[in-house]
Amino acid sequence: MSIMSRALAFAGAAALLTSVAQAAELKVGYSLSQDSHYGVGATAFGEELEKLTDGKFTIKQYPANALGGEREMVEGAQIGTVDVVITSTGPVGNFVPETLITDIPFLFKGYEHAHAVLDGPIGQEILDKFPEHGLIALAWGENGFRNLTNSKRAVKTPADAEGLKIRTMENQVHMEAFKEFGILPTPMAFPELFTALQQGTVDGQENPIGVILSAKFSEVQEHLSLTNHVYSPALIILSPVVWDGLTDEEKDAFRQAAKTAAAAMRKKVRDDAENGVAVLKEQGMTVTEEVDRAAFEAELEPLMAKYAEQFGADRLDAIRNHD
Ligand code: EAX
Repeated sequence: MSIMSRALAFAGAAALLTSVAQAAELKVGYSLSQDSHYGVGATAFGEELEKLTDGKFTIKQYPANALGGEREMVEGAQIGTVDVVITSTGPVGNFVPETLITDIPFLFKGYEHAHAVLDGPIGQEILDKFPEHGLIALAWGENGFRNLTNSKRAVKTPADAEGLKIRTMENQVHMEAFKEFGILPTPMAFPELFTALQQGTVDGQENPIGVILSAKFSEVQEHLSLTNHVYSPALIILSPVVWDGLTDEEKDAFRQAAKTAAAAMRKKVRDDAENGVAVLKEQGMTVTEEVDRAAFEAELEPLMAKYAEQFGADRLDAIRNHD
């Protein structure tokens, strides 16, 4: 064999090795069970990604906090120990402060409104901020409108909620808002929540119906109030360590797979919101449907001036007045 053909053979083998090494199984982490909206989203993401990349990228799912709480998983994505995270925006504002605007209670009027804003230029502008903070946001997913549960009493008005000790996400905007409701906010990572409810460390928590179902909170909470006080977006986050190794075509495939995942997630969130309350009643929860939402919203008025300063009155109006 000539030196040249040896060199070619070597180069060929190296290329083959590289392409084999690049075929990757990505670790996808999330906080809920596999039958939840996040599990449905992860499965759709994996199937679409595998299809679009001819099997080069596959996923392995780590549901139910197997890779840690949401804050820990996002940290993992930054350093590359976790490849993909499906997470609520809960702790994300600690990494990318621009997301906090989406966490303002009563900002989104309904699912269609939230989707239109997040899928449009306002949502894209926020996603574009992630690389500056060492993260890639592939798409907005969904967690859903949040509802209050507690072990003490039926809550219809802010007066009923006053004095309750409620776990909040590790989110500055949520904590400030809950104080205005007269609630004692207790920030806590989601993996600790079930036990905290069971042991009475906190009286209650708030989450979308799909989360209350999948985390089996009916076992440890008696009262559910359909407060729908805040929309909870989710994000499909990718580690920059993975992103930086992708071709442009692969990047498109990842974005497309994330969009497919978001659509599947949103459908499951809606199914749970529509059908899950009946299930929670069967499981023994007492449900307050007629919540005085206007009274809760009115409690937040003093905060709105602060939010207008923090996020820009124009930006808040652009979201509120969006079709
Ligand atoms: O993302 O922490 C929370 O309450 C979240 O809503 C939950 O982990 C799903």
